[in-house]
Amino acid sequence: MIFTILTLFPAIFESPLNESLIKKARDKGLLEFNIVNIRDFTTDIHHTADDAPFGGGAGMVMKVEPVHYAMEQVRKEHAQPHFVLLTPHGRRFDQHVAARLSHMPHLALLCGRYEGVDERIHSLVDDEVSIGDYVLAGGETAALVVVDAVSRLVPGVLGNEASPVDESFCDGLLEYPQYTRPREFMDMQVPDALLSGNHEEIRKWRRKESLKRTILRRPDLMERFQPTREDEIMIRQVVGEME
Ligand code: 6GU
Repeated sequence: MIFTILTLFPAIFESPLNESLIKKARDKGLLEFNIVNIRDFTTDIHHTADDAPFGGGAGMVMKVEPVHYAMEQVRKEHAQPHFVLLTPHGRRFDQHVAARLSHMPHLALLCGRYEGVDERIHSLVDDEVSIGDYVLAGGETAALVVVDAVSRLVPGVLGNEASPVDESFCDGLLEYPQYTRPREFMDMQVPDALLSGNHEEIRKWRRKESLKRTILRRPDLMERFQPTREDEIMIRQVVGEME
């Protein structure tokens, strides 16, 4: 999969895209990154990428022409970029959006900067995404969040192909608690069920803990959750234990 990142701050991406999982996936040829400096596409001698808003007011607005020329260059070099603008006005990014974007052969992430972008930039992109209800100084850190969540869904990027399914949000529940050695640490024990060696007992314990954690911490996720018969029994037990 190809990721293009269009930004006024290309240096932000140097270390995050050269470490750990993403580094390994790049070395294997599964992911390719193309960082485009929007400032290289400015046309005036001062390389102006932002300007004062028409109508007045505080702050600067990202200009449309350098973004347009940068996008044209990306279209020339690689087939079928899917352009996504990172902006607080975008659609909320979640695991479902990540899954959908992971099927794109070429994802081009446009990082908004300054107090906003010229409204005409919105009409140039295919999609607009926000990573949550808070304000970031720019779309760069949001683009890194999108790259992280999307790239680990690309086949082969995670060594173990089984792990993306068995975790938080895939079936709408939070993940169950995990433990590793030692069995006891400062009087805190690993639950007996996990030491039993009984696979059915372990599976049930994990499912119940997932339900418990989701009910306690993210009751909003329970509204969309489709329980099985076994889940319904476990939910009643969990709620009973809470009272
Ligand atoms: Cl994508 N950009 C900015 N500037 N702020 C945000 C955001 C994006 N997502 C949440 N807050």
